[in-house]
Amino acid sequence: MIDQGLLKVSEEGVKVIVPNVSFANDVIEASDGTLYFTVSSTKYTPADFYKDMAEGNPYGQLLKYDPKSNQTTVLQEGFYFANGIALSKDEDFVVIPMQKILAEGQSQWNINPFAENLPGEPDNINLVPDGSFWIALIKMNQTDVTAIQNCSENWELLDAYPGLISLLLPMGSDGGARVVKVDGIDGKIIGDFNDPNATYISFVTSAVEFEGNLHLASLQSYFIGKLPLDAPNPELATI
Ligand SMILES: [Ca+2]
Repeated sequence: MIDQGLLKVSEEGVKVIVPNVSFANDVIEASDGTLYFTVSSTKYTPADFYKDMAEGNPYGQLLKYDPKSNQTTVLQEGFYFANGIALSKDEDFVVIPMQKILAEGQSQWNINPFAENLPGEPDNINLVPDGSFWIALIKMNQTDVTAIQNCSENWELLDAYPGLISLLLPMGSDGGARVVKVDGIDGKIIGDFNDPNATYISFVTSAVEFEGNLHLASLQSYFIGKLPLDAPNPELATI
């Protein structure tokens, strides 16, 4: 059974591109076939994601896979969870939302702030044809998360009282649904769809714009939401 690594899924089946990568989270392919992908945590497994959240240290990585040499290299470490990645329109930088923007220079990667102070925890980020980005936001009770992070027995507490996790990270209709559009310069918010009641879809983790519609994916849904952007008054509740 294939349960980890960087995988390519096609009609021919599933192919392991980079094996033995634990907690790979998101990937983007450049026009030359280079793959840039994130690892959320080098310390914890996906099943223990809440321990990473409770500890609050940056165990995330940005990696690069070169298909010509079949080599994988770690480009940068020190990301908090590294939940999503996108490549810019001109392929001159990658974005790992809220944390850093990395522009490939002559000999090193330049790191700049991007989309700071978002009204939620960023999950996946996707390029819009005009060069901006959609970012799916997860609702997190940051004050309570900080309180857990300041507790010396933080994840032991969550193991003992698993109900605490859903208080820190509300799921279902409690989690609402929110996606924001940010510009491609410094990540300033230029669009915002927010349905705190999660009327039709909750816990949106990815938003992809295609042919005038925003397609929404959720970890908790068996369908894909479709939001027509050219409607007179588009609302997130429309699918
Ligand atoms: Ca993700």
